[in-house]
Amino acid sequence: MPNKSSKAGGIASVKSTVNQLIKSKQVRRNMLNLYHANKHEGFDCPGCAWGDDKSGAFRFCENGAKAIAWESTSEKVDAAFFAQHTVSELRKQSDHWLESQGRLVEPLRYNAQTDKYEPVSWEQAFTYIADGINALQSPNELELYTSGRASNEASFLYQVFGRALGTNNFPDCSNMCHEASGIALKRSIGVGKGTVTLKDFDAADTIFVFGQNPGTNHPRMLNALRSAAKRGATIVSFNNLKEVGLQRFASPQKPAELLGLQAVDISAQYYTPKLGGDFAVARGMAKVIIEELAEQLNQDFIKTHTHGIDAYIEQVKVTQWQDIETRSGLTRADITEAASLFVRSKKAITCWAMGITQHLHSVDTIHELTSLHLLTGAIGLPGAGMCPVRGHSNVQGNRTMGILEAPTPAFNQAMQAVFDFAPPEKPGHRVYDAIKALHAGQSKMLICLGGNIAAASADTAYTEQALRRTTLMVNIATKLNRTHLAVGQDALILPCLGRTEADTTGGKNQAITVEDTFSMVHASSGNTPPASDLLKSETEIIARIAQYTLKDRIALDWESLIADYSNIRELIANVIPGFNNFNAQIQQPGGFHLYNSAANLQWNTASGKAEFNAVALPDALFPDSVQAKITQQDSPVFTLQTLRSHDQYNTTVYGMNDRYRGVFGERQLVFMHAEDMRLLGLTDNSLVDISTIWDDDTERKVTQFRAMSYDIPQGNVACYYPETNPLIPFESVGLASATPTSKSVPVLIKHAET
Ligand SMILES: Nc1nc2c(c(=O)[nH]1)N[C@H]1C(S)=C(S)[C@@H](COP(=O)(O)OP(=O)(O)OC[C@H]3O[C@@H](n4cnc5c(=O)[nH]c(N)nc54)[C@H](O)[C@@H]3O)O[C@H]1N2
Ligand SMILES: Nc1nc2c(c(=O)[nH]1)N[C@H]1C(S)=C(S)[C@@H](COP(=O)(O)OP(=O)(O)OC[C@H]3O[C@@H](n4cnc5c(=O)[nH]c(N)nc54)[C@H](O)[C@@H]3O)O[C@H]1N2
Ligand SMILES: [Mo]
Repeated sequence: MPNKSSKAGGIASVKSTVNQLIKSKQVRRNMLNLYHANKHEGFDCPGCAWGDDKSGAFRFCENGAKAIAWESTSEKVDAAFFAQHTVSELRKQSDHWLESQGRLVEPLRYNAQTDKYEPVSWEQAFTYIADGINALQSPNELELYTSGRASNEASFLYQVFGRALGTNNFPDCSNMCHEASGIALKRSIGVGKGTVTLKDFDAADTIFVFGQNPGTNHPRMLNALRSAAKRGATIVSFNNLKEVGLQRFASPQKPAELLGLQAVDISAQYYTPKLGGDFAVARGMAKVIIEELAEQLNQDFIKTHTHGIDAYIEQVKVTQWQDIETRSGLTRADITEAASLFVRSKKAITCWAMGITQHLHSVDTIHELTSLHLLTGAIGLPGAGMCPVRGHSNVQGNRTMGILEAPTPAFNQAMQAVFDFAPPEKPGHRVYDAIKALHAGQSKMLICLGGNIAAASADTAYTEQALRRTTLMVNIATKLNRTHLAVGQDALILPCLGRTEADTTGGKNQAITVEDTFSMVHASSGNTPPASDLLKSETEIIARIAQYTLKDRIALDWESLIADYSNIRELIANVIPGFNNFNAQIQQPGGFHLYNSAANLQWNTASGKAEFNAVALPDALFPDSVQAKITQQDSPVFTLQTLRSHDQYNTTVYGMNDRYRGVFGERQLVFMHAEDMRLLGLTDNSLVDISTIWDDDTERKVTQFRAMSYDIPQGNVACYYPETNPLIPFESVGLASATPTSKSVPVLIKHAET
């Protein structure tokens, strides 16, 4: 068993931050950057979408610091670098190596003859793109991908551009992330966003955390959990693994805790369900409430605000405890205890992240969690409601701005009224559809506003084949990554400013805006000098692509939008509900909150009420055809989850350690239960090959991984993403969400072939 850390935060966290700052070779500048992160006059931390109280306090977060230091390194990849390396050579390097080479500093075009990226002028780059798009037979042959760091302003212009061309093809990183949350919440409570704000964490009596590792991925959330625990609120965690940050936390902001004199216990109860077992957990909790704690049902709330209770109760009653226990991996006693904690107070918040959203049945699972809140009326009150904890710092804002493959009629009408063109009504592509269309040659061009779709998407071999079939791929990026190397006929890299850098487009200091997980919208402006004079802002790049491509097909003064982003915000105010007086509203410290109908007990659903979901608990984690294949195997089939280490940001790998889990210098690992290892004849450090069981003939395999015994339910194993994305079958996606099932992949584990 690894030597795990006993608490999250503390002095080790400060040490790690300092090391990261030193590695960036910009120590002084990054100290200042850290100070400016999440301040009213500063920039929004590119680390995660957790909100901030904007009290002005210096909010230290180790992984935010890593994200900042990584972006503002002094290393650069320039023309000389690309002259030295062919793309084929670069493809052999690791994700970590590629990004470690430094910031992209000039526009580049792929030359198929030399197999190298070569410098190109911005004007030439925009002209190639415009010519490429205008030569397409249909605008639907173009895919416009967004990663969730892009600002509101850049994403708004991006969707105007796409719709003016005539396509709704807006694949987005959230298709691989919280898609199921948006769908389930929209279906159940009429709004696809969380209903709580940061203040609610100060009022809640109970906070449930499902399938999330905040110690690594949302460290600032630990401050909220810490103060809640200290004032006596009960925190209940459901996680497949015993994550250190959910157990004990020492705030780096508090001197006594920092020095290790004390740490705060976070979770009062910690349950470790099986992968994908949370639907059964929530169903079991509902069963306890309905059958054993019926006096806790909030009959007034149910009657006034909900629809479908009778069918739901019937469905819950026919669900058998035996099935609930088998599927969840927890006992009836555990689930009964959790249910009694849930009904203790109406002031209950349920938080969740990827452990819930990346399964076959994620949409129903999230709907079931919401149903628990509807049973007791724990929503729309101070301290009560739903909290999907978003990942990328502006992923929620992108969607608000219209990065949607299926916009509503109301949105289209508003677009038409402001821009005087008829936006396309035919639904476009999500990531799943986009990659499939590229693979089939139906789509031909791909523009990526940030991100690393080649490494982030499932089934790496299939995804790369799809990208390599593009006639033109355009990447707007800060650092070199695997996507840029999956070149087809023609490819461009357009280097952009990062969040931390001063954006003086149009000769003035520009601010952009973002929306956090609590629907708070606020301004962000960087302050450090850009990594190169040749960088352009994402906003300008998108505006120029649109200007060159659309010419006079749309009557928009692109120059004025580029020269002053407040002009873009004026347009946003006219199209997107809730953004009236946008420019004035962002002057307030902390920004402004977008109205949330469900938090105000208004239900924008078909029935006008919050909906229960009377569906049966599914029999298995996998589709029937796959389940059939699984039962034919002679050796045990494990369920694999792919997750993040403490030293990475999605596909960006900062280093090889995962301190809280006791892992140092290695990422090719598989965490396994000691008994499972014994059954397979493995010991710690044994080398294994891992292969997927699926209902097709494709071999999906990763080799030479090290086994590591770990406190994990038997039958479940865990590996890091993105190294194990080759194992996730492209067709293994969530029902309705089409999100890759990154937290449940059926695999065989065998001694490595030498
Ligand atoms: N430093 C850092 N910060 C980040 C990111 C990063 O990579 N690095 N990524 C950002 C992004 S885009 C996102 S979406 C978030 C991701 O934030 P998380 O969702 O915390 O990310 P994961 O590492 O995927 O962790 C999933 C957690 O769920 C648990 N889990 C997995 N499957 C199950 C299950 O079936 N049931 C239960 N109950 N638990 C399960 C895992 O053990 C793990 O603790 O973080 C954001 N913030
Ligand atoms: N197996 C598995 N797969 C997963 C997941 C999982 O848990 N398991 N998680 C999924 C999730 S939750 C997500 S959100 C996706 C992430 O998918 P993406 O958002 O596509 O991937 P990132 O790794 O965040 O993108 C990193 C790249 O973004 C670029 N970049 C960084 N900052 C900026 C910037 O300011 N501007 C621009 N233009 N570019 C920038 C850099 O070039 C960097 O290489 O991955 C998904 N894939
Ligand atoms: Mo994400």
